[in-house]
Amino acid sequence: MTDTYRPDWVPNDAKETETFASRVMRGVDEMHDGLMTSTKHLAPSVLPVKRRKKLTVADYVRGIEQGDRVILSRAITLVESNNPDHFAIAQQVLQSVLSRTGNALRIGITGVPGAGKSSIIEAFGNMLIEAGLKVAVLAVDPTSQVTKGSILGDKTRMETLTKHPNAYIRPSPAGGTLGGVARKSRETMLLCEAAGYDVILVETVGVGQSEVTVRSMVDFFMLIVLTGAGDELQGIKKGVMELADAIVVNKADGDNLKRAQIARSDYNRMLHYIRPATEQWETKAYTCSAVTKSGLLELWELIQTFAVQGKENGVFYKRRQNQSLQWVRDMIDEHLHNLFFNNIVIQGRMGEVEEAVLAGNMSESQAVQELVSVFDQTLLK
Ligand SMILES: Nc1nc2c(ncn2[C@@H]2O[C@H](COP(=O)(O)OP(=O)(O)O)[C@@H](O)[C@H]2O)c(=O)[nH]1
Ligand SMILES: [Mg+2]
Repeated sequence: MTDTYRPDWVPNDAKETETFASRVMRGVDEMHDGLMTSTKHLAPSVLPVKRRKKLTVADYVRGIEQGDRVILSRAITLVESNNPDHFAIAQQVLQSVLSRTGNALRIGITGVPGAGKSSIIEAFGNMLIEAGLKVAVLAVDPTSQVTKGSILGDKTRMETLTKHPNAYIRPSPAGGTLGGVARKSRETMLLCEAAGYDVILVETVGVGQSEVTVRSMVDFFMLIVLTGAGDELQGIKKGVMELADAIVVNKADGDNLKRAQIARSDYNRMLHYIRPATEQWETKAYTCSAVTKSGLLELWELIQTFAVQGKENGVFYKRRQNQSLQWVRDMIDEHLHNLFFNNIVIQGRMGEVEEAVLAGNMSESQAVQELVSVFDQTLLK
């Protein structure tokens, strides 16, 4: 049996070699689902025959409410599926657990590769678990493919967390548009909340618009940075700093401690010129070390203060409401976009209109008008 298949959005005539003809892992049997049920080391003959019972919506809902991680994983797989039948069931499940969502603290973590996001999640997550909390870790990585999803590749960095029964780790949904990945990640987050996770850590590597996407789904957003003074500061986009509720200089340990402290001051100076991401909250820079674990408890206290204050002054709830409305609009955008670009008639006309633009025979605006009116016609039929 092959364990991958072509996702539904790949056109039938697409060649294997085309970039979007990626393959999707089938099912949630092992590793893919964040559970520790790997049976790879066992000979096939000793494995029980797995014949997965088809679950009803009620089965999913009950399983999630009981915190059953196998069922949670299967529900997330439905949410991630591009199959319309799966989508329909997933939406019914979501609808049924909606009243149990919203109770977790949602924390976004971004930073360049190597900044230490995964190491911090491992250390920070374990600290929270020791404090009696249940922690879910999700990734949003629009560039990820099944074989190199950021969390999958990082499992070694999250060794203890991966094994802990109170932690649930889910790699980024693979393939598709950022909009698609965003919906899947948001809904996954809701399912995790319904399953009783208290803290949701959402990791994203800073590519494209993924920071904006994660900012739009979390309460608190932190940017992990490294020392390296001038050059490093230049490399970080101001736009990303504007999204952050905290800038955390990691690797503040050993020989690097002094430099980390200097970098913190540099960032604090820069932050004076940047509008904070959250009303009535001052974004500041901090130091921490995922290795010595210094600064992590302080970071958790900071996030708790952020939540308590925000709930008192209402900013916390207001953001969540705005986020909900934004999700609705984003999904409409995504839907209309697909409706247009997947329209057969539009696809038929696109080429010649684009050629006319390139040949200078048609202005860009004319091209849009032409295509949109063709599209309008198809809607009338
Ligand atoms: N000295 C030191 N090294 C760290 C620290 N955090 C992460 N690292 C190392 O930095 C590298 C990148 O870490 P990783 O967590 O994979 O970064 P990510 O790409 O942002 O997820 C690894 O080799 C880590 O061991 C830290 O606090 N101190
Ligand atoms: Mg990582």
